[in-house]
Amino acid sequence: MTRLFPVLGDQLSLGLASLAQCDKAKDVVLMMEVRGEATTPRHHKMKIAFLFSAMRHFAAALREQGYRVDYVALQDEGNTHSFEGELRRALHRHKAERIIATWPGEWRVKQMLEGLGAEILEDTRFLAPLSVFAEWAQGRTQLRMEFFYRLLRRRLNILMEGDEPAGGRWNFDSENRHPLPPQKKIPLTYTQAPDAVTQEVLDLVAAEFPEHFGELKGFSYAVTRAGAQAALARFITQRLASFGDYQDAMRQNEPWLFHSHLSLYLNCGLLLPGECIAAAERAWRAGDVPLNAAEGFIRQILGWREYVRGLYWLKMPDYAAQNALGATRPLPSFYWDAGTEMNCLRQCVRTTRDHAYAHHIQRLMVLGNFALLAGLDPAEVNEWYLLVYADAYEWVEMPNVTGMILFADGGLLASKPYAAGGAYINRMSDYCGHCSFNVAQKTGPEACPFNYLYWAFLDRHRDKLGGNARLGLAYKTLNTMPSPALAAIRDSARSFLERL
Ligand code: FAD
Ligand code: DLZ
Ligand code: SF4
Repeated sequence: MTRLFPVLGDQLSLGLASLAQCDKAKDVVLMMEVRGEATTPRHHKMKIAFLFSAMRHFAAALREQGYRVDYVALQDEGNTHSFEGELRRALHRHKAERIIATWPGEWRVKQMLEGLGAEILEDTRFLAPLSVFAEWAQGRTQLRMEFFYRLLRRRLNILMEGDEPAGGRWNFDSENRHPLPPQKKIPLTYTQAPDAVTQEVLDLVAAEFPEHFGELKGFSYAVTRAGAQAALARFITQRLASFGDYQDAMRQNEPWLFHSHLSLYLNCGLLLPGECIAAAERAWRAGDVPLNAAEGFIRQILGWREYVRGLYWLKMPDYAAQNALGATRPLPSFYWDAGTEMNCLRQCVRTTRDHAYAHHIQRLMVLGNFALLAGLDPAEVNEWYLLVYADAYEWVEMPNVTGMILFADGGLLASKPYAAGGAYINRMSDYCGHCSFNVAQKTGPEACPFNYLYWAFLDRHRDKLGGNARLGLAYKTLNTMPSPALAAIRDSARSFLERL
């Protein structure tokens, strides 16, 4: 009996759980380029090109390993352009009777696979089985990443010295918030020139998805496991040492800074989280990088990445509809065309458009902070983040948007909203010096909009946030603010939001 083994675009790992069960002589691996996945939502051109090229290279790697691969290309005749349609056609074509799949990255896809009677195996590429997260979460009203992270550090013996965390502390976050000194040089990031396969895909995407957001020019991502491994090695030797210190910094026209730019490889399977963590720990143990750098990087992958996945699968499908702050404002057009006088936002949208990438603090404290303060509709914000970033799949995008930036889950993920005025952005970047707004001014047409939007946000949500202990100081300031000052804030915010 032939069995069908679908490998989706974010499952490009030779060690995939389902492939371990595949009989190379009898079974068929199915890979499919389908329009439905590219257009709902309409993904960034560079993201589609990256995935199609990585998928084509991965199919070749599978064939080299002796697998029988049925690869449905975008322009193949008869392509139904949906996962379900292609699975049904392939079942028929190969007279296959069973589908064996690995747990997908989206609730919708898991439902579809179950509907076809597929056997779905746990995705062993993640370090924490979903049952470990569910067990940890049971009975807790708040799910703080930090405690799940500590559990995993102990469980997997990562950065440990006996029973104690290396360096005597679990977390060096407080040492990871330095602004970037102007003279600090930033090493070049890993790049790879497109090969013939990538060039063909770039032409295909330009022709088939011309109306999608984003640029294709300058495409220089790795599209193979060997390329992704080279990108990891380069990060460890050239940028990890400064990762911790400048994790929260931003600089005009500098997209990568000391970030790893590995998420797109991790999330499609070209890299595994365990190997990235091991490489960082090795570099620290060898004395090549400080502990705050290694710990900071490891916390993102072992902590945040595993945690958001656990949260997504624990709370779906209800999580998708969360809107605890009742936000309804449509997404402003500048999220697409960068047409705003606010320089920080302009910079972040441009880097997103040009690279299908923005680093964490740009996503969180500029684009996300604005979405929170302006009360943008969570469904529209989620859709935007899911389609613009090359590393975005629903399991990781949604908790970051709904939980981390919008506080739309009512505080399940975050103990307080990540809200800030212009002073924060000014401290962590050089954006304000290039902006037509004045970051020092609180209200009025020239004032930095983040300043009055911050106070107007707290004012608007007194009922839901006023009792939050972590906002105690902010509400104390708001509550003792002279009425003319508060009236000016409300006025400035109203007139700005009306013009959005
Ligand atoms: P680095 O800064 O070098 O971090 C190292 C690695 O840690 C990343 O590659 C990533 O795998 C992991 N990581 C770091 N932060 C997080 C986090 N909050 N959640 C999960 N993993 C994390 N990350 C995605 O991979 N996909 C997304 O769709 C995504 N959407 C986001 C949306 C918002 C609103 C925010 C605030 C964050 C989002 N993130 C997402 C998390 C983070 O911004 C990206 O992982 C990071 O910017 C990727 O760049 P990097 O590889 O250079 O990361
Ligand atoms: C994002 C994406 C795109 C644009 N295209 C495809 C595709 O044609 N074929 C495929 O297998 N996967 C694609 N993906 C990734 C899927 O959307 C992703 O695998 C599911 O959403 C599950 O995470
Ligand atoms: Fe952004 Fe305000 Fe600074 Fe302008 S002044 S760059 S809007 S934080």
